[in-house]
Amino acid sequence: RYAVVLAAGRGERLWPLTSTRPKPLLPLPGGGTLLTRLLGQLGGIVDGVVVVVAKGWAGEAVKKLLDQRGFTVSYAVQEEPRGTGDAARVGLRALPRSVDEVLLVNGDLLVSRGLLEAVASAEAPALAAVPSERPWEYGVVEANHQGCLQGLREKPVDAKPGSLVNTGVYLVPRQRFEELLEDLKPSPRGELEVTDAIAALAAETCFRVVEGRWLWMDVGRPWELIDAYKAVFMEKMEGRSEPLVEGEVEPGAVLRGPVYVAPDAVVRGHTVVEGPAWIEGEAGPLARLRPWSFLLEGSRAGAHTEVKASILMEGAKAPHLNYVGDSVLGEQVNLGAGTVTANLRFDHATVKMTLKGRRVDTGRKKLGAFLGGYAQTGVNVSLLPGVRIGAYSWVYPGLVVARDVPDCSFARP
Ligand code: TTP
Repeated sequence: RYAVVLAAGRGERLWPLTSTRPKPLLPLPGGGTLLTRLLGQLGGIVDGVVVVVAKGWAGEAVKKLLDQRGFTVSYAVQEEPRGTGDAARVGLRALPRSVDEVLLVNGDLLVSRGLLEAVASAEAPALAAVPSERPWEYGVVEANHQGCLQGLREKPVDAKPGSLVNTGVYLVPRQRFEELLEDLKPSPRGELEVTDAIAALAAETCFRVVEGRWLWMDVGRPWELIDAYKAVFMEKMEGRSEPLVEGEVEPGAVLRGPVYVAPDAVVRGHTVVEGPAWIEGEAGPLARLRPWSFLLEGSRAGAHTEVKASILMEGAKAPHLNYVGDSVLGEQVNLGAGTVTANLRFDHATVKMTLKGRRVDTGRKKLGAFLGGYAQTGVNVSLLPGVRIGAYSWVYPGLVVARDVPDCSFARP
């Protein structure tokens, strides 16, 4: 049995984090990425993997990283991001002839291994479904008394919290599914949808719904990355409530609760870290890290900087007098002294963002800024809630940024 992993999407909603790397290569705490984590989990569950990658730099980046990390997988190239159905078809075509059952998985999922195992050991065809508190944001799954799929409704506004949602993990018979994929027609949004082929197969036979309360996160929107980090932290720290120090902690630093200090990390004097926090970079001297601060390799939160529920990716720097709350700094971002993120509106309303041209309510009252890789801000820049700064862009000193700044541009008064 083989797995086909779909990793050729544009990841537009995650802009600007996906301007410098494809979504499946977004880093996770501990040095992995979404895709390497998933492939690691598939080891032992399947005999081989086909990864569907995009044509161009994004696909090349995926191949390069997987080669470097020693994964032996085969690749299939999707010429254009025409939809999940098209990606699945490209992947299925690339399978060895002998394969008759396929585990089809979206490459941007953060799931527990138990979920993958449950679907892989079910009788095909099958899909995994989990209860969701916000089912109207996903595909809602309806099953009949026999546990067979009866309906798949995309983002139904009337769904009730706790309803089952489609995880994007399927076990399908190779030949019949390939035929159904060949017959797909574009959906109203103009894409070939794998769910249309799922629905067609469910009309012919019992498509089993395998239910469970597994960890399942679809990392598609910027703020979901922070949630994904929290989930990975909990897994890695295994319920630990005390600091775990493998690196250096200078005298006078205070660590409280579950704080991980990685081997090459350093927490300098007079820094206060309130866990949960994950430090692979450098904190302090005189920094304050509040719960859910993630400092990846080479990153730094310096003197009088406060970080809370935020990610500093590889080499990102908040070196002096910064406040970074509910935000993500892409790799090698540099904040000028005094640059702050605002993460709460005066009216305490939930923060809205524009994703793929649509205004979306994030459902979060606390949400800061998202800066693409290599972006820089001048001194005393203020970033308002939900603002995004494109990769490689600069922001003029003293600016109050209320609107998104495109990639590779210079925002000035
Ligand atoms: P989506 O999250 O629906 O799409 P996307 O990754 O392009 O992101 P965005 O909508 O923000 O632009 O995709 C679900 C999965 O399917 C994801 O793992 C990427 C993969 N995919 C492909 O491989 N090819 C495609 O053409 C599309 C649309 C998605």
